[in-house]
Amino acid sequence: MAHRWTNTYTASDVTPKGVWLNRRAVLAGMTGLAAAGGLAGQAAAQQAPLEPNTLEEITSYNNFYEFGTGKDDPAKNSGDMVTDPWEVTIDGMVDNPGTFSLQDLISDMTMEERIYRFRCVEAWSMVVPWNGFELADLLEKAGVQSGATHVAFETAVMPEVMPGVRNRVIDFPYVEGLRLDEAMHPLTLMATGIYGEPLANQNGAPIRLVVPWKYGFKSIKSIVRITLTDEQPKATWNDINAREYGFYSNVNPEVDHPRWSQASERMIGGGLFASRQDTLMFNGYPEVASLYEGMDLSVDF
Ligand SMILES: Nc1nc2c(c(=O)[nH]1)N[C@H]1C(S)=C(S)[C@@H](COP(=O)(O)O)O[C@H]1N2
Ligand SMILES: [Mo]
Repeated sequence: MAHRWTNTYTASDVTPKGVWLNRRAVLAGMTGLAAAGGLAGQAAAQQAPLEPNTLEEITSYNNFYEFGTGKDDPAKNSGDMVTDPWEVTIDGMVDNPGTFSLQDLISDMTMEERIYRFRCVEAWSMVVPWNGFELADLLEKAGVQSGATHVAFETAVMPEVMPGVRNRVIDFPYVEGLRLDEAMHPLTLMATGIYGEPLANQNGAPIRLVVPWKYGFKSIKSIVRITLTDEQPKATWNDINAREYGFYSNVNPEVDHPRWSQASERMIGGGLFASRQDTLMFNGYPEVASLYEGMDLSVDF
């Protein structure tokens, strides 16, 4: 499968965990940039380096309502979710539908590390070193049929091990959706790991979506179904309150949530230096802007 994108963000030297892995990612990224050369290299050089959060921070401050609504509920309550074996169904408008074991699904995918900003709609943010592959590669393998316009995703429902499901804190299954061009964008990742280790259950093991330019709730966890369709799919938070959570939900400092500002964000971790920073348009991924040409992003938010 083609390697379409290389890291433009790199880990700084002071990385608490996975430091060697990050160094390798840095080197790989630099090689890619040298090859790309010219403007791409210059643009990347101007990006401030991103220091990933610690694994401890990434695995102890979570949203995963299937396990409860508190930030520490997923870490406390998700230990009994069995993620091996795991099956994912790919269906709808594809040439090769089926239900696949996770191993078969990812066997010929190109695994990469991507150090991405991660921005929750609740105005907090982290930097996460994901391991995964481009969703586009999986969709190519599935054989997207002409006429398909969107991709729908669905999370597992396991009431026996999911207290939030038993308590019906929201409607389950958790579902999400992307427009096909968003799903095919090289930044859109299917993650199976963090810091070179398999995803912790609370982060959406064994496989979850990561769409770094959108609010975190679009990045659906513990996926069991991917469906190609010709209509905009239902998305959980959009369905709960479309005025507060748009279908697109691109990170946008100029479009406030009706109940709070999105102009700045609180960085998780950092101890003494924990601070706020300005929210960046598309969460700092301007290369996706062309996907939304001609759209009024304050209306189609
Ligand atoms: N199935 C499912 N996926 C989900 C959620 C959820 O409650 N259930 N929460 C979303 C929200 S609001 C965010 S911010 C991210 C959090 O991902 P993290 O816990 O790995 O940081 O997961 C998203 N994916
Ligand atoms: Mo979120």
